[in-house]
Amino acid sequence: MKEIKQSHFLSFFNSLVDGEKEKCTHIVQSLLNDGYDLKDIYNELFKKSLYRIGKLWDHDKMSIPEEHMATQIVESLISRFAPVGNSNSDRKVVVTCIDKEFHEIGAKMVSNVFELEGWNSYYLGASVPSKEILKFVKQIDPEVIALSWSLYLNLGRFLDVVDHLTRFFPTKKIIVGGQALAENSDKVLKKYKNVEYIDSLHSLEAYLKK
Ligand code: B12
Repeated sequence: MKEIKQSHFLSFFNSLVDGEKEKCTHIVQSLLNDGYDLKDIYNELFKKSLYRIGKLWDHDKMSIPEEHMATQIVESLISRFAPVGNSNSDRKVVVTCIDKEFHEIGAKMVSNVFELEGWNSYYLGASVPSKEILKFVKQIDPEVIALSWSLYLNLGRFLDVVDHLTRFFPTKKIIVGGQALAENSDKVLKKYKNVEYIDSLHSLEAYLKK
């Protein structure tokens, strides 16, 4: 892990909130050329900026259009600098947001980290109904199921899909992540033996190298 300088972060953040997409693209490209890892860019530019934007938005210091614009720019950068994929790999993962969960950027990063590690990732994106997740898992038969949950209000939906997945696929590895689990993962997950909470992309990388 190579630490990204605060000056680079600030320059990225300011360009992002000003809607200067070319400047943001240029900063990311230069960092990649300088040998920075995509995961560090995800964490120290994209995630850090979006968390800060979330706070500004929460305190009415940023409008909804400004937040949406910054989010769109980050999404376009994730796509532009995405790994190419490994559709021939037999190590399969299904990465999805739970039902009514529209925060999909974290899940997309997770999917890309799997791909960087050589996995074939089936990324489903935002808000997939529990029933459909179950059907898809049966169809693909992945080695790992990765669920993303950000909005605490979706607790019932999270428990619903985890209950069903653990009942129908008792031996499959299920990993979960997202901000809703940040403070109480032990309590929420206590009854599930084969469900593992992973708090960051670096922990995910370590999990995949195990
Ligand atoms: C952008 C954004 C949106 C966008 C999302 C667009 C999109 N395409 O994703 C939109 C406009 C849709 C949105 C809507 C809402 N949002 Co919003 N949003 C955000 C914001 C600003 C950024 C989210 C983000 O992308 N963060 C960056 C990613 C990279 O971080 P991350 O999700 O935590 O993911 C990391 C880890 O958690 C982990 N991870 C995540 N998932 C997984 C899964 C696995 C398996 C693993 C291993 C790891 C992992 O890896 C990632 C990289 O480290 C956040 C602020 C914040 N603090 O994040 C608020 C925030 C998440 N939103 C919030 C709220 C309240 C809402 C709304 C209710 C607002 C409203 N009144 O309508 C709705 C709810 C929509 C819904 N039902 O989901 C709250 C949530 C509070 C909570 N935890 O309950 C936040 C925290 C803002 C705040 N300060 O209050 N939002």
